[in-house]
Amino acid sequence: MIQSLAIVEYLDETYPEPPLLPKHPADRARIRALAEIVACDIHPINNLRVLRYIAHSLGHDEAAIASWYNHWIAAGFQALEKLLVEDSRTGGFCHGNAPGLADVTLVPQVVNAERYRLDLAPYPTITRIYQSCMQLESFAAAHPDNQPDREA
Ligand SMILES: N[C@@H](CCC(=O)N[C@@H](CS)C(=O)NCC(=O)O)C(=O)O
Repeated sequence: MIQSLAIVEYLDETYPEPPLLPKHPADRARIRALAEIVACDIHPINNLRVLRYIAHSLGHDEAAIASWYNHWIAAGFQALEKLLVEDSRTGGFCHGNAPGLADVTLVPQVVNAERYRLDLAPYPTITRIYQSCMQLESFAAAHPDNQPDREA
C-alpha cells in the first residue's frame, strides 16, 4: 500500500471509529483541501530526492537547501493559517474539536518545520493545533523521535 493520503483513508475506512473525516460532503472537502496543501503543495517539493538534486546536481550548499525548505513550508503555512483563522469550523483542531485527516498531515509538517528551525510565530493557529495534537498519546507516539528505525 502506497501514498500517505490513500493509506490514511484506507485506515479510516477500515477502522471507522473515531472517524478522520466528518459526514457532510462540504466539510469533507474542506478537510481534504487542508490535507492536500501539506501533502501535495508543500511536501513534494521538499522531499529528500528534491533536496538531494538541489545539493548534488545543482551544487547548492546547506544554507541554500534550508532557505528552499523553509520558503516552501512558510508559503504553505501562510495559506493554511489564513484558511484556519477565517473559517468558524476550525476549533481545537483543524476541524472542530477532534483530530482528523487535516491534523494527521499538518503535524508531521510542523515537525519538519521545527527540524529546519522555521520561525512558527507567524502561525499561531497552526502552532496551537499542533500543541493540542501532541497532547494526545497517539500523536506523541508517532513523533519521529519515538521511532526506533529513525534515520538522522
Ligand atoms: N507522496 C508520497 C511521498 C512519500 C515520501 O516520499 N516519503 C519520504 C519520507 S517522508 C521519502 O521516502 N523520501 C525519500 C526520498 O525522497 O528519496 C506519500 O505521500 O506517501
